[in-house]
Amino acid sequence: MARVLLIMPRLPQRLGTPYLGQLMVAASLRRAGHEVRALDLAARYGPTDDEALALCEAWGPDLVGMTLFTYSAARGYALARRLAAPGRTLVAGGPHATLCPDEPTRHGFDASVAGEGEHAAPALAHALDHGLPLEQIPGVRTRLGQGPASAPIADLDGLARPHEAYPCYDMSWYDAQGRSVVPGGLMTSRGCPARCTFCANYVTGRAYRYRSPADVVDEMVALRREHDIRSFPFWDDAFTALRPRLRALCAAITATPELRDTTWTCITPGNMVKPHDLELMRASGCVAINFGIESGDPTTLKLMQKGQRPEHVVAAVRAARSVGMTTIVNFMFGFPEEGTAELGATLRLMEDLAPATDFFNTRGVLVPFPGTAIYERWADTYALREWWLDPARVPLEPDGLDPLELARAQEVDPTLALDFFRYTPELRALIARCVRFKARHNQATLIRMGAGDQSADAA
Ligand code: B12
Ligand code: SF4
Repeated sequence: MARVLLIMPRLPQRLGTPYLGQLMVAASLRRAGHEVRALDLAARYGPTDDEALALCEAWGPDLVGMTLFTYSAARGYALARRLAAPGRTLVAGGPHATLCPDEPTRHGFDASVAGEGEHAAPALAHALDHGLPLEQIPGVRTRLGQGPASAPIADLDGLARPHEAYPCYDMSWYDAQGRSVVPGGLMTSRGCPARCTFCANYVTGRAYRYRSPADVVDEMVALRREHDIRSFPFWDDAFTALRPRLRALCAAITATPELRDTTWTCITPGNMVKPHDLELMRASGCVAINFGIESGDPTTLKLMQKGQRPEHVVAAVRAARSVGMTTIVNFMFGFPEEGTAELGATLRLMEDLAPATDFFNTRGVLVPFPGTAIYERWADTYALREWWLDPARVPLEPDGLDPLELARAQEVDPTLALDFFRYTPELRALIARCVRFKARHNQATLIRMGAGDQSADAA
């Protein structure tokens, strides 16, 4: 069986929990019988690149897999060059490897995996173990060729559970005292039927697939029993996209005695929440909803193909608040076609929604992630090609801020200074005002809550 080291390279902000997508890969490798260790260089108190090198020398993994975000790609490439050694195969996976599958092998990796990793990663480890070619595996590319595209995984119930991989991670990377397992969240569905032009979720894609309520409840009960986890962030792209499944899942959670003292939160596009479902969600433990709204201007919403109008979502946010949920509302700024009139409409909507909103998402200046429709449309006009390889365009954030200090730092969005879309001075000033408005609102909420709540972080 292969020895596999999974690495999460450093990101601009520190992670407070192991990254769920990598836990899924680690769990599937363990289930297949491989020996797996992980190093989270992005974690709040995580190890360094030098420690990754030292572990590779000492332990001698056959396969080193890295989860690449666009924001961590350049650091991942630099690390891959340092880790390269005979008998060690370097594999890139994750959102960025999916969006730019040919890039990692040009920057020190032996192979890249596009798409979900639960089948590809064990297949790679098996192939290495048995001396088989890697480039025939679905989703895999090497310098020698590439396998067929991998299909979205249909049977999500059959997959290994993320918590099966907790032993691979050192919890003191996330918690200064190393006390306990930090809940990393779970996915009850994958994919989103919407097609927002800025969205980079090409791993989970557009095909909406979901787990059976019984399987989700079983995972929640296991987390409750084995790790005493009582609050569950559901990281699905569009949790409420399908009403019958939403209602069945809420009913299953409510009917499970062991989950009576647990709560959950979810993310969903604003127009996919129906006010009359909120009571049911609340009764089954939903304490917060993260709504994607993005703009207050109908033309901007249309151009970003969000498929919703501002009035669709306002009622849902207010209704969530009225049933006692924490509301987190997402807005973005700086779309290339957006002028001061359009942004002004967004600012007005934020002001209007503020009384019903606990937290706004932090910052929100548009980042043109590769592979997105926005990137493809504007890359040449604004010289955006491969911006992520320039370290100056991916600045690291200061570490160790408490929630209130963080909310203060978030009055400024470093992305605005990067000026991807060459904003006019008037537009830049208005974007800065919108960012500040959200940060100050969040600070006020934190102060009201006693500054101990972590919800703004999660937003
Ligand atoms: C949960 C989440 C977070 C959580 C993570 C918490 C946690 N501990 O897990 C938090 C809130 C911390 C977070 C933060 C950020 N996130 Co985020 N996040 C997500 C979200 C919603 C779900 C992730 C997930 O579990 N997906 C499910 C699994 C199935 O997919 P996956 O993660 O890609 O993993 C699969 C494959 O990639 C592959 N794989 C992964 N690793 C490896 C490794 C190997 C070796 C192999 C072979 C395969 C492989 O197999 C996995 C299982 O199938 C995704 C959206 C999405 N649908 O994925 C965005 C997403 C990953 N996030 C994104 C972004 C941009 C961010 C931020 C940069 C946002 C920001 N501006 O700050 C930050 C990063 C931190 C920072 N600021 O520095 C983008 C990434 C785009 C990109 N091109 O990099 C996504 C895709 C959202 C989007 N719609 O654009 N995020
Ligand atoms: S609704 Fe959210 S997950 Fe779906 S395409 Fe739009 S941004 Fe992406």
